[in-house]
Amino acid sequence: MIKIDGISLREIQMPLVHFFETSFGRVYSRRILLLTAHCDGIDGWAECVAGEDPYYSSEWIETAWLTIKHYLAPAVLGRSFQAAAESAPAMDRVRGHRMAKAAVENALWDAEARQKQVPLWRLLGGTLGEIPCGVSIGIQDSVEQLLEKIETELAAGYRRVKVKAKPGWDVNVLERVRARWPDITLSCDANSAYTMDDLGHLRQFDKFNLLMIEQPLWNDDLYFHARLQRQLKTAICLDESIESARDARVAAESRACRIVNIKVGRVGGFSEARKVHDVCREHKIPVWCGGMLESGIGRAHNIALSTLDNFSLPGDVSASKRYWKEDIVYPEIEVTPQGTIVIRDEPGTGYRVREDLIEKLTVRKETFRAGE
Ligand code: OSB
Ligand code: MG
Repeated sequence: MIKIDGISLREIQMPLVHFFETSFGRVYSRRILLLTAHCDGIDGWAECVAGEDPYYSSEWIETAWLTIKHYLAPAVLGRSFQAAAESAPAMDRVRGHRMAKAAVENALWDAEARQKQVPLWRLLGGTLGEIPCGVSIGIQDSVEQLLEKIETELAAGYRRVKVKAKPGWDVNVLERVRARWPDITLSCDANSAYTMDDLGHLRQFDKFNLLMIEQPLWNDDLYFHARLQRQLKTAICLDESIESARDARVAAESRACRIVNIKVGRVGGFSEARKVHDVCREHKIPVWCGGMLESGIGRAHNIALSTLDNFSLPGDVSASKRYWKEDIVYPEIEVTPQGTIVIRDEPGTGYRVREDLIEKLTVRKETFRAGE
């Protein structure tokens, strides 16, 4: 039984080691929303993956903060749940705001795992003891800079390289990458930078033997992705378009993609993420875990999720040091020279939250208590 006595929100600010650029813009520093659920003397932690701006999705840090404060926290405060998964229906009345909901639900999973003294990954039903890792490399100032970055990541052992793409930074870039590394597992992510008018252009991607092309078209589209998939050899992977298990079912049945990227925040929490995973397995669609430039808290949750058995492709789950000078968990997340993360079989996430450091990075904090 988990009883929710209080919920704290805080914003921490952390500069990235290197800027990250996608088709919708460049970020140098993160504003990260952390949520703590205070449950019977045990604290559960989660990270809300809403960004600094409403560009990747309509949610951003300010909408998440206010939606949790005014709607989601009141929906669960003072209540008791048999298990964290039961908190999702309590928040159903709020439409959308999945990243905000995920922060609440995932903090309760974290609390449940700590309370029961079991590893979170086992609580989620995971079975994999080691997970394969890939990297997502943003748009750089030059192709030379990108090639250098790829070289570094390959040397570190990563098993799949994904490069960001947009019109003007795509075929020309992929040509150069493939010329240098003809055989690496390579993919690209357009973050919906194209339309069906680009069909002829997108068909050129077929010559690069990519593992997949991620989210080429509109963020909310399935229909045109299905049309596009019929005309491409390369597998389409959907990210933005999959916000629920129902979306995954429609995508599978209409063959809008052959691979799915699961981000626990995008789909609204661990319980929905597991459902997306199961729908994809039923349709023989492999999945992998996406990333949102998380701190160690969100990253540890991504690692736990990645132990479910249909996570058969390398995820965008990589080492702390690729993002941060100093991460807010201990130990930091490390990747083996074989490009894997070894799962820590310890209660909770296996990574300790560095509350002292978090306190120093905090720029604002607010706590809501039951009955207030
Ligand atoms: O589309 O996968 C994406 C980062 C922010 C927003 C969207 C995406 C990304 C990434 C980064 O690709 C993945 C990572 O955390 O390394
Ligand atoms: Mg993506």
